[in-house]
Amino acid sequence: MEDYEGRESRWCPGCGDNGILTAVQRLCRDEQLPFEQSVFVSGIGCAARLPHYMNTYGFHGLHGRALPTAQGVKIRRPDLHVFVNMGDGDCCSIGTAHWIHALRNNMNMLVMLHDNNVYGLTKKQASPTSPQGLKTNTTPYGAVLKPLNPLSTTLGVTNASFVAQVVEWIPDLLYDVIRQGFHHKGLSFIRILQRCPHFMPDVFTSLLSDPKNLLLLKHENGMRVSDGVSRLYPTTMEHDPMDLNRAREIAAFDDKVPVGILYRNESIPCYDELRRPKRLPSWEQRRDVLESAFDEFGIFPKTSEVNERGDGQRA
Ligand SMILES: Cc1ncc(C[n+]2csc(CCOP(=O)(O)OP(=O)(O)O)c2C)c(N)n1
Ligand code: SF4
Ligand SMILES: [Mg+2]
Repeated sequence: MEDYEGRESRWCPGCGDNGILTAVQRLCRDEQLPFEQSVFVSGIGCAARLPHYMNTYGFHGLHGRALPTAQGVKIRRPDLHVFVNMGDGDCCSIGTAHWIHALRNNMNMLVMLHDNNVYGLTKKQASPTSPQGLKTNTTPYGAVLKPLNPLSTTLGVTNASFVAQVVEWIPDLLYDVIRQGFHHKGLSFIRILQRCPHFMPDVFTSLLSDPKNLLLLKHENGMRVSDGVSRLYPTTMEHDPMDLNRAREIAAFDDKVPVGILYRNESIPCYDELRRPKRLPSWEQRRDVLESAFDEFGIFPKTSEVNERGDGQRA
C-alpha cells in the first residue's frame, strides 16, 4: 500500500480524513491501479488535501470547483480513473450548482463527500450540513436552520445513479462501499460522515457511543456486512438499492442514520459516453494544439529586435 502513499499527512491526529485516505490507498492496491492512470481531484479544505497524500496524479483546485475540473479530465481522458474528494462546504455550499449538474451528467467517477458538518480548514464556520443550534464563528448564537440532507438532495436529481452513505470509523464498510462505487458505471456519490475532533468533537457522539443508532442497509446487491460487523451494529434493514422511492424515504429518516448503498442503477446514461469522440486525437495532434495555444500567449521579440548574437535577447 505504501506504493500509493504521497506526502506525509498534515491532518490533525484523530481526523477521520486519515481513514478515508487509507481506504482509497487500499482500493488502489487491491485494484492495482496504475499511478499514471489515476487522478484525484479536489477543491479547497482539509478534505481537499487528499490528492497530496496519494502517489498518483492529482489536482488541488479551487473551493467548490472539484467536480467541473474532474469532468473536464474525464471527458478528455476517458481512460483515466477519476476520483473526487470534497468537503461539505466545498460540495454543498459554494459548489452546489456543480454538484447538481455533475449528478445529472453522471460521468464515470467516484465522488467522496467528507462530511464533518463544518468548515474545518478555515477554523469553524457553519456549513449547510451543520446541526441546528451549532455555535460557530459565523453562527455565534447557534445555526438557525435545519441542516441540508445531502442524500435527499442527491436522490432528487435526474440521473443520480449511485448514492451511498458510510461512516469513516467502520473501515470494512467504508472500504466495501468505496470499492462498489469504484466499479459502478456512472457517477458514484458517497457521503462519508467524517470526524473532526478539532472543531466538532461531539457531533457524532450519539453514533459512536450507541452503535444501535446506525441503521445498516443489507441486500445481496448492496453493501457487504460481515458477521463480526453485524454483531457490533445490530440495527439492520433489508433494502433493495434499485428501489428509488424507498431510498428517498430512507434518506429522510431522522431517528437513525442509514449506512449502505441507498440507490444503484447502472442503466442510466453517462454524459462522457454519449459525448465521447469517435476517435481521440493522436499525441502529435494534442501536442500541436498545446503548442499553438502556448504560442498565442507567448511574447516573442520581433525579428528586427533580435540582436546579432541570436540569443533571443533584445538588441
Ligand atoms: C472561492 C473561495 N471561497 C472561500 C474560500 C475559503 N475557504 C477555504 S476552505 C473553506 C471551507 C472548507 O470547509 P469544507 O469544504 O467543509 O472542508 P473541510 O475543511 O471541512 O474538510 C472556505 C470557506 C476559498 N478558499 N475560496
Ligand atoms: S480541522 Fe478537523 S477536518 Fe481539518 S484536519 Fe483537523 S480534525 Fe481534520
Ligand atoms: Mg467540512
